[in-house]
Amino acid sequence: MKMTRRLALAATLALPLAAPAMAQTQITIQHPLPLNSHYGAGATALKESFERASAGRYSVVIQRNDNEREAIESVQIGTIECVITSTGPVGNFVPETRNLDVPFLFRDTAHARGVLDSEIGQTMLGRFSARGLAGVVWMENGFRHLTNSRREVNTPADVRGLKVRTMENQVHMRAFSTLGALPTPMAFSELVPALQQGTVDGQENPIPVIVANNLNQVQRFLTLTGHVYSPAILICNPAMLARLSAADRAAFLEAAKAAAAANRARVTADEQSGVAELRRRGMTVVTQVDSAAFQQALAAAFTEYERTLDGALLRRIRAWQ
Ligand code: EAX
Repeated sequence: MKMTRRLALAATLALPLAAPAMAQTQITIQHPLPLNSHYGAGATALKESFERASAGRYSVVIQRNDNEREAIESVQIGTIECVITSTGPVGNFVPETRNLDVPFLFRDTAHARGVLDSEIGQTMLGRFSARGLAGVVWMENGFRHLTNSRREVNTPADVRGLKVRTMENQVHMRAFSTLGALPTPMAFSELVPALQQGTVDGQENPIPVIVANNLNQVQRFLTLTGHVYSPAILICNPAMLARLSAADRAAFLEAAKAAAAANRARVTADEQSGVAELRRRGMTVVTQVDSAAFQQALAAAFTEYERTLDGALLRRIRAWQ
């Protein structure tokens, strides 16, 4: 009788009757782009892989936060578990990563991915722990290109006088000031309003970001400068990783590798289809760019990087085969 009443009560309140509900631990990953993007592809692959491997004991929640610096700080203090971010603001946390932000450092995508996957990139991931962060895996955005609302940029001289939003990254800012532009650093969250209001004339981002974020709506001209490779990185809270069992941690790292693979595959696909897509959306695209002329125009910045960054590391990266 008593039992029956309890069952009835449980049914009314929709309480679980059988074994106590499995406790599910939530892992939140923030990233600055729409889900339909190369970051979203990476985050989704991680979610699917880790939730499957942990048989549902973990749920991975993907959130958008287009202020990368704030998201990294949240990971540091542990209010969220992970972030996928460009290296834009990362040098302010882990200064060594600034070496990767040097313009024209990588010859092509294979060179960049190869270096990041090599001992050079892996050593740099290890540097994050001294800053209360765990660098888990390298991902990417692709090579950055210049867009603006004023004019077709064909030569370095055309960049002079343009107000260009850069990331909060002193290496990039130095490059644009050397070209005679007026670099204006701001978070990604401020970019579209700044372009709409004309606070800045232009910005620079890889094709996958321009496509995913519809920057064609606020920018008319695109020049395929490919002036710098833009790595991304999955950063997590070290205490969260330490709390995982050894088996779960191994599964999480596998999931992170799956995330990097999905992210890179999507970047490759977006770079193949993106220029045609942006033309279809109305952008004027300059594809013939004299890369040597841009590199020459940056000579003074290169001299400064050799001095202020790790010159030996830069040479090792350039020589990497
Ligand atoms: O990480 O801020 C930027 O321009 C980044 O490239 C973008 O947020 C993707």
